[in-house]
Amino acid sequence: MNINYAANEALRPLFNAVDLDKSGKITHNELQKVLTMPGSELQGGSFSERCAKRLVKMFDRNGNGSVDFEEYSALHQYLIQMKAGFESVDTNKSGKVEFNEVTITLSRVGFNFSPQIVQKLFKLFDFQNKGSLDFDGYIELCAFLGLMRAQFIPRDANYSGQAMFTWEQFIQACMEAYM
Ligand SMILES: [Ca+2]
Ligand SMILES: [Ca+2]
Repeated sequence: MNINYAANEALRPLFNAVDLDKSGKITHNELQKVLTMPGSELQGGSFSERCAKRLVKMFDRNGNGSVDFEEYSALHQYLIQMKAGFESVDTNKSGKVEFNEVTITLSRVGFNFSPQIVQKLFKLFDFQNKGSLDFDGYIELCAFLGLMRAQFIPRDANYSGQAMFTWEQFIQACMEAYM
């Protein structure tokens, strides 16, 4: 995924509407407001604090714990792409991603997991035990797999599906995915 940190002025009104104290940056709580705003192109319903925190962490390039306008421009672009992905995975158009939709998608992108592992992964991100993932759970599932894959691939030189980690590298990989 190509992430572009250039300011997107079209997003300025949205950013300003959420940045109530005009600090030029938004916190994860303010980001939650963007994502739950009625009529938002991104999401109309609820959005977990946990996922908002993860998104801030992913796009907080300068590490100040919040998202400035350039960082938000990149984050917004990412969310638009994620939303399109979510909608294409939601083949029965229920507005949620059910277990069978996750199973089909994972195998389509080449993750050949056993049904038991897919079940565990699904449960991990089905935060309210609803039997389906909302947009936030879907984002976290994708982010988790992306982070773990980024740790695994460089250590699996011949794409054998097996990688060699030192103890320290393994801890490092786990920390990447944990927050
Ligand atoms: Ca920042
Ligand atoms: Ca669905």
